[in-house]
Amino acid sequence: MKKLTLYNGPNSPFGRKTKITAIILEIPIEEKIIKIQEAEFIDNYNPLRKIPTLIIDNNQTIIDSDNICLYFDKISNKESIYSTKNYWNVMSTISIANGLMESVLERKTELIRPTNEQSKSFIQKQEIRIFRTINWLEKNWNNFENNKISMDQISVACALEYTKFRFTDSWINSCNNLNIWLEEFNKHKFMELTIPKDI
Ligand SMILES: N[C@@H](CCC(=O)N[C@@H](CS)C(=O)NCC(=O)O)C(=O)O
Repeated sequence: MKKLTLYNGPNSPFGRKTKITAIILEIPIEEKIIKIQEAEFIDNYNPLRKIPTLIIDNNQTIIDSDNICLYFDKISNKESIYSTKNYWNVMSTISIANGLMESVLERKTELIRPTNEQSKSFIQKQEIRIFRTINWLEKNWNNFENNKISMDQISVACALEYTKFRFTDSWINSCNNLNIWLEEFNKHKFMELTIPKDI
């Protein structure tokens, strides 16, 4: 078995996706939690200096959470978590969840900048996109009844939990289906084991 080192952060929603996938697919990884802003060494592997970054046997790198999850799915002996029946639906929902994570992250990053450098219109654009996306999922996403864990579920759960963690849970009352589904999904051990932490 190859040595898999997953560089991750304490609260990255993208990293959380990969960690959960490794748990579900029983992929043995060594997870290293780093502060990405200070992790200059990552540049040798990933010039974007982002987490998650996966290093295989110290000589091959896989960049981007989606590629890492697909890699885990490919090398696992367990049943795939990418449904072949609804493949493009699943892949599009994953992209929607990724976009939600990005908007929450971008908004937060903008708010950390000095007040005189912040753009109100940029923050507003992200907030509109966040609510539009959650409302869209409430109305259109139809994987709630699926008893099998799939990659779109993992991605949506990580995105919604990250929205709560970094921004707001004000949508839970108007998005009842999503909220009920999420509360149930959060009972999985892999969700409990990967709750984002502020360090
Ligand atoms: N598309 C990438 C996004 C990863 C990403 O944005 N990671 C953030 C943490 S949540 C990061 O490393 N940011 C570091 C920085 O921007 O300096 C993926 O899916 O892995």
